[in-house]
This record gives sequence, C-alpha cells and structure tokens, in this order.
Amino acid sequence: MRLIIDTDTGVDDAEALIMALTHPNATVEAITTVTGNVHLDNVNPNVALVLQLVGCSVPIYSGAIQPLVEKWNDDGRRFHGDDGLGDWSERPPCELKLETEHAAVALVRLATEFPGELTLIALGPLTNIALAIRLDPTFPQKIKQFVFMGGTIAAHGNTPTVTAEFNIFIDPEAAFITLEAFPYSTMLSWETTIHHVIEWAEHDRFCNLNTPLAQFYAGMNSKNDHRLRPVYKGHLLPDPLAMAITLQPELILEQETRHVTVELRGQYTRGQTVVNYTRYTTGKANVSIVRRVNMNGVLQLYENMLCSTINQP
Ligand SMILES: [Ca+2]
Repeated sequence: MRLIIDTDTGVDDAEALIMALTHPNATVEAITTVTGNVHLDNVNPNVALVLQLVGCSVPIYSGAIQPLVEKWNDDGRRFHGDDGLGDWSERPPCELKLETEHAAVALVRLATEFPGELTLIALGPLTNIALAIRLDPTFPQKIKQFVFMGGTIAAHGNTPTVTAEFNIFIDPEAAFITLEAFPYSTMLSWETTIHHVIEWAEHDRFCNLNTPLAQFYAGMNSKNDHRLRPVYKGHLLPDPLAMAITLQPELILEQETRHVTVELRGQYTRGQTVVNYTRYTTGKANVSIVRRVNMNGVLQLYENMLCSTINQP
C-alpha cells in the first residue's frame, strides 16, 4: 500500500504516523501538513520529529496555514499541549527539512504521476484536500482510496458547535468541497472514536514497554491524560483508528454506505456532517461510515509499532 498522509500533528496524528511508518505492508510516499490541532509552525517540526524517532526519511510538504473561510483558533492546544505533542519534557532537538512545493500542488502532482495507485488518508482539517480538488477537479478520480478522520454520524460532536467534530468544525467549507468531489470515501467519526478506546490498564502497559517508541508514546501522553476527563473510558484514538482500518481493512467489523454532506449555515450546526439515514434522496451514497472496529487487532498494531526496531536514517 502506497500512502499519502495529510496531518495536523497532534498527539494522535503522531501515533497514526508511527503506525503507518512501521507497518510492514505500507510505504509512506509523502506527508502533507495543515494547520489544525496546532499551527503549521508546530505541525511541521512535529512531523519531522516523528520521522526522526522512527528513523524514516519521507518528504514533508507544508500546506494550508489557515482554513478556507473560517478563522483558525488554537482550541486544539487544550488537548495536544502548546507544541502539539503534549509538551514532552524530554523532546529531543530535530532538524526540519521541508520540500519547497506546496502540499496541495504536491498532492495533485503525485496523484497525476501515479493515478489509481495512492491511498490518501486525511487526519486533520480537509483544507489541503479541497485546494487540491480546486487545482485539479479530476484529483479524486486519481486517488485509489480516500479515508478521513472527521465528522459525526449521530450529531455527538466535540466542539463549541456541539454537533460538529473538530476537523470538520475547523474548516467546514473544505470538508464540503471534499465530500462533494470524492465519489467514495471512508469516514472514521468521533462517535466511533469514543466507542473504541485503549483501556487505561492497557495504555499504562504500553507506556511501560521500555522501548524508544513507547517512551515517546508515554512522554507525549503524560500531561494529557484523558483520565482527567472521566467522560472517556480510555485513551482516545481518532487518527490511529482511521490509520488502522486503512492499513488493515479487515479490522472493520461493521460499516454502512450513506450520503454524507456538511452543514455550512446552521445556527447551531455549522460544520456538522449530515448523514442521510432516510429513504429520501439527498445525493448518491458517497461515504462508508465505519461503525465497529476489531480492537484486538488495533491493540496488536499498537504493540507491534511501539516495539518496532528503529531504523537509522
Ligand atoms: Ca489530527
């Protein structure tokens, strides 16, 4: 599997990146970055650090600094720390090397060079994806498979717009453009996230595995323990779940295909993904909603990735 990862790294993005970079069946061809959880000025060094810690060399294409219309706010820092990686006290220094090409331009170029070969997974706001679609309207047709973490399937959000999930809330127009343009995509929602956590005992065991990547996992999660918010029953895996079902689709236990679009004007619902569960037609069923995931398989992926041998770049 040849992957392009679009990311607003983010603690859970970092975990998803490690999962992909250490997976035996995946080659990460490019990483494109976007402002989301934290500003691009933090996202880019965070991606570089993950690559350094895993010992991989992958081109990083810096992308959209701001959402298309909405003004970005730094609400994500509450969950990801000021630096986006949990303000890990032992964060090592890291050299940042970025490609000169803009992320959206790189997405279009790579999709054109390798039509039908690349799987694209979006782990942040969909700004770069929407820009790529506007640069090249045939971009979606050239992508083999598109998976995104974002949206709600039952209006249970995690933002001030209570029915919207963070990635869509940050850039609703980009999400609208993306869902309108892709004939088919796979969605890992916020509700699916909160129903598939790593229980705390298992999370603690992973933190204590005594490998370099487990130390990183423990470090970036040390100040951001969701146990402080007992509404969640364990360590949350928004982006890693999306990555897990991309790398190993057999982990999907239940999914259904529905028409999904994005509300842009609602007084209380702007940025909500609207799923049509009725018999009335609003558009072609365009999104596979993942409802249930094999967590034993996901836990095995975590164990494997945290115990992986680090390559020397
Ligand atoms: Ca993310």
